[in-house]
Amino acid sequence: MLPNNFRLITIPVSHYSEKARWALDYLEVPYREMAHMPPFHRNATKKYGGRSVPVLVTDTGAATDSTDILRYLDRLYPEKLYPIDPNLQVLTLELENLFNLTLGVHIRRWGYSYILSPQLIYPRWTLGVPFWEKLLFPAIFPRVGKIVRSTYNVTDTSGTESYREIEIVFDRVDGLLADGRKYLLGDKFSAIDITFAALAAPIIQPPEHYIKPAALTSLPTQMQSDISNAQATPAGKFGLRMYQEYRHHKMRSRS
Ligand SMILES: N[C@@H](CCC(=O)N[C@@H](CS)C(=O)NCC(=O)O)C(=O)O
Repeated sequence: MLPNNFRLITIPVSHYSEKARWALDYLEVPYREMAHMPPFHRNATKKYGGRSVPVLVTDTGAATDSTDILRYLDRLYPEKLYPIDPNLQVLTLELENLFNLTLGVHIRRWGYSYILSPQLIYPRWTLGVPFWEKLLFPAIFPRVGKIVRSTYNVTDTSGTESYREIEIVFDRVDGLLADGRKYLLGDKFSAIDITFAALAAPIIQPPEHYIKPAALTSLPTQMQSDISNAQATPAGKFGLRMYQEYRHHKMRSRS
């Protein structure tokens, strides 16, 4: 019997959380999202042995990393997320690591380089969180903002530096798509497409995202031009198409 009572602990804006959300929605697994604003996510995750979000909690245990969550779901719903063809294993692992360890990390640093002001970050940290966390935002933001800045090495030049790293990953994806393939692993939608599109979402701003894109003009100018450039690349267009064709929000409830 499949475990039930799935709960997903998230920070609303977290793109690693979006990756897990998307996999659950795609598989039509009912779950409850338990969104928290930093640093309150720590209280929620620590009792399951995690620090970061997302954490997936089930009746039988918890997965404390977004890729572990996708791999766990793949065991419950075989052949829906990851390919079984042994010839695809090397590319699968290469892309999964590239997206998780380089794209995700640099997109977050790029994003925080521009949106770490109370006005811009408030909606992105508080959508769906308990009301008392929202109330505490003005009091805790100065301290948490400082911690985020130092944890993710946000500096005056980090936006430009990280954008360059994002471009390198996008170039790799452009190269793969150049042979006309429909999906990153070939002819079938997979966890690798979810991983790329979800982690790229902050810079391609898909309209189907859980957090609706802000008007471009409300964002800092450099961010606007980085977004427009990223959206115009084959990789950017591919990510937007994955959202349009495969991102359906079906089974989530919020607590
Ligand atoms: N490898 C982890 C990375 C997750 C991650 O970095 N999550 C960030 C949000 S995007 C987080 O929880 N940051 C707050 C913290 O580490 O306390 C995964 O894939 O789940």
